[in-house]
Formats: sequence, structure tokens, C-alpha cells
Amino acid sequence: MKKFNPKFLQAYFICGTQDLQQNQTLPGLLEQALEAGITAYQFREKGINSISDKSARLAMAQELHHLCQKYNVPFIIDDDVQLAKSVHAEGIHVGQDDENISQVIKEAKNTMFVGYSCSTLAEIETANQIEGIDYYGSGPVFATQSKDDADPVIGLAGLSKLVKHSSRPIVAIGGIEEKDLPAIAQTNAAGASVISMITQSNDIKQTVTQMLQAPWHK
Ligand code: TZP
Ligand code: MG
Repeated sequence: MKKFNPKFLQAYFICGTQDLQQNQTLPGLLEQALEAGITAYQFREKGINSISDKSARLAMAQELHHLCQKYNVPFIIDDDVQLAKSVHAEGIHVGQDDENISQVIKEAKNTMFVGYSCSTLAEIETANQIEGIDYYGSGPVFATQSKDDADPVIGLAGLSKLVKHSSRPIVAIGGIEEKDLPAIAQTNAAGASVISMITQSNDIKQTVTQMLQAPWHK
């Protein structure tokens, strides 16, 4: 059991095989991101071009978890409690339409920390009442190319509002580019979670360094 630390949210990389660019492999790319200093990794294998075979997915999760362990970085699974438990992941992340949050908290108890996506004030206020959640993922701050069914964009003002009403650290998500990091940090978000900023980076070391150096709320 790795105790949750809000610092995990500062440079939070999310990636599944469906997000890869040509010539990338998921273990290869993840190792570059770990080498560059990411503070958390989420395995989000979802949608077209993702691995559908259960045993292949499990094997991939195991390989990626081993890599994260080598760098002492928490390994988080998106929306699959069974898979998370099978590989002894450090964390589980679910959205509003995924497995019921209270059930997830029960299953994760004493073994994994829990992240929960909240896009609206009402979702934050409801979630604040639920014991056992460690952090929230925001609604998409900017338009994203990486999620077909993303909720409406909330903008920096929307993010700011969520943070103000949240009793837990919030990691921002959605269309975040390097130039946006200072403004995201200004909202008192605890960090940024990104797919394409890293998968499409020409210089992963430089990209992750910028994520780490943003003036995050302490
Ligand atoms: N949830 C809301 S937006 C998003 C997810 C998983 C995708 C973020 O990807 P990108 O490429 O950083 O916009
Ligand atoms: Mg989800």
C-alpha cells in the first residue's frame, strides 16, 4: 500500500496503447516519461485501438507496473478495479459513469488510493460527502483530441471554481499544453494530467520538467 501524496498529481501521465504515435511502444514511451520525472502514471486502455484481449491487457499492465516500481512512481489503473487488484496497482481512477464509486472505495480499501473524475460543482459537492476518495480529476479544462466522449470544456474559470469548492486536491485534465501550466497552477490545482502533451512531445525531458516546475499549490 502506497499512501497517497498530493505531489503525485504534479506531473501525471495518462496513456494507453490507443494514444501512441507511430513508432512508439507503451513500455518504451512510459520509460522515457519515468526517466524524465513524471510523478504518477495512469494506464487507461480504452476505446478503439485499445487492447481488447483480457490476458494481453493484464500482461501489459504487469509490465508497465514493473517499470513504475523501478522508478518508485505510483501506477494507477483507469476504470478496472479487477485489473487494478490483480496487478496490485497503487491507485484506481474512476469516472462518474464507471463502476459505482462507493463500491470502488470498498474494494480499494487498505490497498489502493482512489481518484474520481468530477466535472461540475454538483459532482464535487456530492463527492465531498463521500469518505475514502483521495483526489479528484477535473472536467476537461480545454478541448481534447484524446477522449471522444469528454464532458463539456470548463475552462480555467471552471477549474478555479471546482478547486474552491473541493475538499480534496484536484488534478486538471484536458487539452493542457506547456504554455497553460502557469495558469493551471494559478487556480490552486495540485497538478496537471496529460496524454498528448507527452505522447506528442519532441522533448519529453523538457516537457516533464516544465510540469514539475509549475508553481503548484502546496
Ligand atoms: N478525461 C478528460 S479529458 C481526457 C480524459 C481522459 C483526455 C486528456 O488528454 P489530452 O491529450 O491531454 O487532452
Ligand atoms: Mg472513466
